[in-house]
Amino acid sequence: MKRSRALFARAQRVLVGGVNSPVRAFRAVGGTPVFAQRGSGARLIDADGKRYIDYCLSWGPLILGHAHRGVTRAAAAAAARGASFGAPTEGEVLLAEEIRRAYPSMERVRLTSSGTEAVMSALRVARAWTKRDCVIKFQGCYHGHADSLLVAAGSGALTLGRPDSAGVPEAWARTTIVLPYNDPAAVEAAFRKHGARIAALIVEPVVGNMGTVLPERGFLEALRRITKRHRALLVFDEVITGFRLGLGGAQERFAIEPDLTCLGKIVGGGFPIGAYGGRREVMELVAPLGPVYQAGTLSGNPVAVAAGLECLRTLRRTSPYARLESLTRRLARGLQQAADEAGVPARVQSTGSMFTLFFTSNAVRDYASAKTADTKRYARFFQAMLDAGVYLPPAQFEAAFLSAAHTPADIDRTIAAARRAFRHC
Ligand code: HOZ
Repeated sequence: MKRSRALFARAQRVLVGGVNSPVRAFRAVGGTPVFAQRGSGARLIDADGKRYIDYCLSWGPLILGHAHRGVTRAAAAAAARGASFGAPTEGEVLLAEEIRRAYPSMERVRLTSSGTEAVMSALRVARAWTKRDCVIKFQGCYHGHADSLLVAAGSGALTLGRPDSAGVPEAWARTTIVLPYNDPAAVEAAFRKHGARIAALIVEPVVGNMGTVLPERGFLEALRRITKRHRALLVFDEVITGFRLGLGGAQERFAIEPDLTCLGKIVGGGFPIGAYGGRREVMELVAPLGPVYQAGTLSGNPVAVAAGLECLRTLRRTSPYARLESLTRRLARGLQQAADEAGVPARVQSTGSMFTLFFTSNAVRDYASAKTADTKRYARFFQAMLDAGVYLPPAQFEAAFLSAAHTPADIDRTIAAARRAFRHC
């Protein structure tokens, strides 16, 4: 950690908190943030040359692992042709076609530079379409750092104990109605009371941002039914689940068709990108066809597009999903067993290739149950795993991920490390 420590000391003199995104500062787990030097497959190598089995994977995008050869080549070739043009390119068309092939609900697509931008823009479209102002979001879900969504937010906001950010005007926060996840009755009641003002309901169909939390049977169906009845738009934030739970994400897995979908992370193969899209007539409200303004010099950046396209094509060609799911199940089972044997109250929740080890004996189904997790214990576990060469997300309320580069031997090594770590936490 010597070099990471030195870099962090230097970073704090020039970057706010030493980082460019709060979760990287390790506030929730203590100690020095790991400064990354490079990655290779399932391994992250830190500034001191220490190797870790990586289950954070840049918070999700690296489903093919670090420095995947095809993705790296595609990005390098695109960069050699020119980093940015501020003009349309063929790659954008190919990527949008690939997205629509996997997400038929996205009849028209717009590329952005991040998931935050995608969500912010999708909600603007929803407000324009319905001519209503309010949006429903769920407590503990995180949809990026746009103003009106930093209310009862998950991810880093929850980790830092600031689910409601300073700097968000009261009036904007009041346009956000916050409800408990997995509670269709609360959604019914909110629409009964405020239906005429609700433009959209936005949801992480499987939550990644308070840790991995699954929708209970009938929950997503209820959201679809209720929003349709009240002519509000259903927006799926699939920034994490898109191309992760399968090519078609959560909407394919649960067979629910949202009105608008937001993507990010995997779609850029590790490069900055976002995308939103939906029904043609709704999306045609966006400029230059309609009155909703949204733009960006680096939107659909050719390097990110080339990397993303190669990533999505590789996923389609190699279909790693069944193997990923079975490895994740093996890991989840192994971690649960190790915790049980050590007498540590823990609950491992997983689906597809995402999982979270919650330090609680309760099933985690919403914000209130997530908050029963012992975050101090998570911090101790995290540090013990880090010492053993396993890099987990540095916060309890985040999903961990597997990549196609992880092997059964990695899984077994991780379980063995956890068995030792549970003894010290
Ligand atoms: N929103 C990402 C997933 N929880 C974390 C990335 C970040 O905040 O830096």
